[in-house]
Amino acid sequence: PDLKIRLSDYQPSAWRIASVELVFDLDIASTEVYARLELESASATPTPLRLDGEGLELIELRLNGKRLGPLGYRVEAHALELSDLPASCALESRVRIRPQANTALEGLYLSGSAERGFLLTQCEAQGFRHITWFLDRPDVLTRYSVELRADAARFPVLLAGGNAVGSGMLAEGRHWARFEDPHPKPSYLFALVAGRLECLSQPYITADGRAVTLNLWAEADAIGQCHYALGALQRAMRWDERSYGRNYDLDVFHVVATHDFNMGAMENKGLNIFNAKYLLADADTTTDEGFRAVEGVIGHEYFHNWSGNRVTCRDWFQLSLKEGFTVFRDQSFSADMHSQALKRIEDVATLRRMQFPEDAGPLAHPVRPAEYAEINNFYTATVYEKGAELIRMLAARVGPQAFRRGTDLYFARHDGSAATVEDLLAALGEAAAVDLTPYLAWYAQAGTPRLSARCHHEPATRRYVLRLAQHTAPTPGQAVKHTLPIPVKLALFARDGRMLPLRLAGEADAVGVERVLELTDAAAEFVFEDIDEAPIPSLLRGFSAPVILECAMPPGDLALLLQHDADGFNRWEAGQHLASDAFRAAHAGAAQYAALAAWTGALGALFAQTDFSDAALLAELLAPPAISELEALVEPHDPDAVDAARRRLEQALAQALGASALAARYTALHAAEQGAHDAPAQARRRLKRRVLELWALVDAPAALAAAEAQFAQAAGMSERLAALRVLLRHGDAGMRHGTLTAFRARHGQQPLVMDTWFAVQAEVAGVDALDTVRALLADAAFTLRNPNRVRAVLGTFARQNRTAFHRADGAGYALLVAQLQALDQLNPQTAAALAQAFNGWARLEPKRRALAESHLRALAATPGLSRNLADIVQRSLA
Ligand code: BAL
Ligand code: ZN
Repeated sequence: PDLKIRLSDYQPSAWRIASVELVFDLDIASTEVYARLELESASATPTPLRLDGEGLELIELRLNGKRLGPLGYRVEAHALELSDLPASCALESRVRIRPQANTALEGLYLSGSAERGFLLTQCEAQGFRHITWFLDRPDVLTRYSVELRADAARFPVLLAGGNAVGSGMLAEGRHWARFEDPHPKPSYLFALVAGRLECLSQPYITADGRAVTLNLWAEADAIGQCHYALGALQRAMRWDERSYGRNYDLDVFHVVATHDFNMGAMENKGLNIFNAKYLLADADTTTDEGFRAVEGVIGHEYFHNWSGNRVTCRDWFQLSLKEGFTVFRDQSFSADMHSQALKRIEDVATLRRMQFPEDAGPLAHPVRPAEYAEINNFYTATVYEKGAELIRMLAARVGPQAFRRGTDLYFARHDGSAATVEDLLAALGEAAAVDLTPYLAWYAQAGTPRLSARCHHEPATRRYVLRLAQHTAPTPGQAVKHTLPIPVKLALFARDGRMLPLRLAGEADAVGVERVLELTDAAAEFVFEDIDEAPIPSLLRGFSAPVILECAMPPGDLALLLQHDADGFNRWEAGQHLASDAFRAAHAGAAQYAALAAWTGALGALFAQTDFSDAALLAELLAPPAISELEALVEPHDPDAVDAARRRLEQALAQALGASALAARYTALHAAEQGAHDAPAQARRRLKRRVLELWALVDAPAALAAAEAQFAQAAGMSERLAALRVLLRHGDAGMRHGTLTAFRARHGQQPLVMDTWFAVQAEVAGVDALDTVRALLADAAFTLRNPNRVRAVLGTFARQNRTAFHRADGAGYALLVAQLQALDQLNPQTAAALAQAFNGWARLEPKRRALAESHLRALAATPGLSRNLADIVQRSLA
């Protein structure tokens, strides 16, 4: 049967829920949920009411106070239907649910042990239907009043979204707490938490004068690691006040940390719930990247309070309306807190590593999908990261002032309602007096466009001609592609490094030295005047559109950009371009190649510049593209050959820099290290890590000795982990065992650090890699019940250890499939996410391709596969 939900079938709800009152009698094994829904028919002649519900044990139903017998309603697999209702009525239900048995972590569930753990909820996208009968769809906005009741000793802390309005004791040691949320919200933003939790609290006054209490909650052993997140939260709140004019709107803002979570975090109204990985942080357990991730996710969830909560999504097809926009907001926040160029480099690298392969494979889908079978499988890099790129293009298209006017208009116009992508584009366009509707095509079309650029110089006319053309390959279900508006920011460099004034044919004067051209047709020519000699183009500056730029450039020109481009992003990009060219040559077996010499030569010159002030940028420049990017450059591909060619690049770079220069730079950086956390210290550590890795390629004994010392003396996790990684890659068995044992002895009781302990082993390539993974799976600390642990071992293995996962004998595939079959029984969402590691299997060389396919087919044939996993496997094989 066709179980797909389609955007084109959208109908507004036939019923509204004016308000809901919920009462929870909480307990771990069995919780009773009372719900009173004030229902209103949207039409004068009401249609039957169909409420969503899954896994609910119905105790009682009442309509306008009267108990309904079994003939008064109809229960189907996932629906409760009531006919002949008056246009306005009150429906009361009582159901029983079983939190402890809920291993899917969707709805109400238990985090931690039965003795000490706490209860919490996850409702996005469709978890609320696991709690009570409801219209579980984002365009039904309701006022919530919630009472929680529980044993006071076992569940001393009771939290729900909204403002606290009362609490007290009940009989038999139980207590109650009541919450009211004045802001109507969809059910996916409902949340509750109950258990033994500690609190870190801080008052905050919003820019518009509201006194708010910020409460961060964690279990006792972790509350000391919440200080950084509390500071980040305040920075995020101030930033949103300044940048978007958005103020917080309740008396209290709770954030709770859990170790058991399918997602990164969740923006429930007034009660954010976080995967502990993105909330807890201290120098001893968290790397510099980890700190930045906490800050970014804190910002992301907080920013949802407006982009998602106050203005929510009409339906789940509009998911990117809140996610793409909110990722763009968190990216901008992080860039403002740190470095614009570095943040852009990181975000584009993530897009290329995660989203480009998705857009090029069997799971490709538009930023606004047209259909889905399982919405949980659409929390993807395309909806999030590509969605953010689309907002970035729109923001650049209208300019910063109009963008702010446009977002103000959007928030004012749609406050308290459920909106669409069209609504956002209309508000932005109206504020800027620009027609943005051509950009809707970006939301509807899957696949990464290829933008080809060809240029030539005409000395006689002093003209420089740039010909741009676009092409998007077919994707599943979209054979024919349309042209898209592609903004191309560019500059032209003279040979002496000057940026040239840019005057297009027909213009009276030059318009600056950097400008944006918009390619709206399949191809177009742009003619620049007054250009005396062939310039060096710097195209797609700042990555002005999410496309693959194809522009053949001489290695010398790229090396010049790598050394001199003032746009930090394009400087890095020139290096990536060179490294990709060098990779192609290495992969093809070339002995000498110009791109490699240009890449290593330019980096060697930069490395030798002792006054090169941006150590973090230098660290990024010294890294070739990720494996998943390089895999896309050769088809079909053999993961061993891709890995070997990439290694040749790194080896050549290390040799060009030289063991003595690497040793000297390492020593200087090491001497400067004092465990500080300011930006220069973080940048030093970033460069030092990269230098140590390269040094180990040309003088392993010296680098290993340095790594051992660094591991022993490390002032924080960044240093300790950088050393550990090098020791695991290059050290002998004794060294590896010794450091891993020491690491575990120190951090064995810290789940997040133990995730790292698992992950760093699962990522090491080599003939015994699969044995390592098997040993990790057999470790007493491994469990399929904890998503973070699953991702640490199986996610790292399948996504990052490409040669092990894609072993020529198929053993990597067999291992993953067996684990997926077991995991699917417990947690379908996490299983479905993990199965996406098979993405791209059809582009493998024939032998592996056949093996991957047969394992995927075996997985597809597994009896009782969840809808989540079945959807991924079937689309992967289609
Ligand atoms: N809304 C799901 C988690 C997030 O993107 O914030
Ligand atoms: Zn989000």
